[in-house]
Amino acid sequence: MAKVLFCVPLALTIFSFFCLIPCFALASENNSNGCLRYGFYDESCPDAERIIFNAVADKFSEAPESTAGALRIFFHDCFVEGCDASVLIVSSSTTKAERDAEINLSLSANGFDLFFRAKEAVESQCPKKVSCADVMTIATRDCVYMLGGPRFEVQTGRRDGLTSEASTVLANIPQPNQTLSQIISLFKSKGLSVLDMVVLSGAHTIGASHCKEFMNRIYSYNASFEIDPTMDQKYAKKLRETCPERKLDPTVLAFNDVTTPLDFDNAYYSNLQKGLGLLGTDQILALDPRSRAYVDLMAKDNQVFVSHFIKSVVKLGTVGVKTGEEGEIRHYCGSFNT
Ligand code: HEM
Ligand SMILES: *[C@@H]1O[C@H](CO)[C@@H](O)[C@H](O)[C@H]1NC(C)=O
Ligand SMILES: *[C@@H]1O[C@H](CO)[C@@H](O)[C@H](O)[C@H]1NC(C)=O
Ligand SMILES: CC(=O)N[C@H]1CO[C@H](CO)[C@@H](O)[C@@H]1O
Ligand SMILES: CC(=O)N[C@H]1CO[C@H](CO)[C@@H](O)[C@@H]1O
Repeated sequence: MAKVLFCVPLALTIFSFFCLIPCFALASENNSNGCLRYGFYDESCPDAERIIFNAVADKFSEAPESTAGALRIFFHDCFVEGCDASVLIVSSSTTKAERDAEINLSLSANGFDLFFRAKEAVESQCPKKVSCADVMTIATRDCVYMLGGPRFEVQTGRRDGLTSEASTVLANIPQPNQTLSQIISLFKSKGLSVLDMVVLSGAHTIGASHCKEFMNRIYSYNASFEIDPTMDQKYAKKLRETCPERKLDPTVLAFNDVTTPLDFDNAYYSNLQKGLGLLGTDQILALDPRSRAYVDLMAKDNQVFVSHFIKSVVKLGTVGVKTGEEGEIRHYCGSFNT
């Protein structure tokens, strides 16, 4: 509710009408999407979205895997301190920033580069007008489209955060060995439902994971099973070839979606129905009664998945956002303005 309050002074201005309605309609307990709106940069940087799109398209043609990396980084940014581009801050000699938390070490360097390039392209046209947080939101939206997913509109008006601490990352980012209850409560703490969680996990329709993220499922599941019995056993044998136990190669990855790894589609969900989920937290979605019906719904119809994905990823983009006078608009996304 505190975040709603900051709009009240603005109510005195001529813009109050545009501000207050979204504030009251959309502000929820932990998400201060106060004055996010469509066309926030129409006056200050009318070409922002086109410039960002072109930068993303360039990066995509050079390094297509950067788009999956970017989508994951966006998710991490929103879950740690809200969608405020705090994840892009580079550590200094005295402070360890979010991106250098242990858990962050596998975030793709190319994904970061995609955001930095998009921001640089915007800065060259409209310096200090467009926040890194909005550049991330728009660029991530474009990544989904480039991967063959839907095209959709996003609201803007986010401000960049003023802190980035590695120590805040671990508790806010889901781990592939967590229980479904842990995952559900983490998403809930960000204002996201079980349906949002299942739908957003559909981002694993693209990209890849390092062997260590699923090794226990294929070699040392529990006292009675070496291989997780909920995993398709042929798939597990293939993964053992990719990831030999004796010489674990930290540079090797397996596709998250084993059937259509490069397409943004609902195959992720039909894989789960067949025991072809890569991470423990993927597979459990098709097994637990709290999430199974949603998996079945998404698996059945790509259009249903796509329309839900748009809603949930837009919602993800409002988690803990800073607006109005909060935060700042960084000039360079890797460091705070001084
Ligand atoms: C539900 C809990 C989730 C868990 C436990 C989880 C965990 C992981 C892990 C362990 C990886 C592999 C990282 C690596 O080895 O480099 C990964 C990759 C990925 N995750 Fe998630 N994730 C979750 C939800 C999400 C959500 C909500 C999104 C986005 C909306 C997302 C997007 C991605 C993408 C795109 C990749 C591939 C990255 C790449 O190829 O560079 N994940 N995830
Ligand atoms: C998950 O794995 C991490 C290390 O990778 C470990 O620190 C943590 O305790 C594990 N959590 C659960 C719930 O098993
Ligand atoms: C191992 O996992 C399976 C499947 O999740 C479960 O049924 C079994 O009870 C577990 N065994 C032990 C010893 O934990
Ligand atoms: C400590 C460390 O290795 N941090 C890395 C975190 O991830 C970024 C992006 O890939 C790397 O640039 C850092 O070196
Ligand atoms: C709904 C919800 O999870 N609310 C949380 C919002 O954030 C505060 C702390 O900032 C938590 O105490 C609430 O539980």
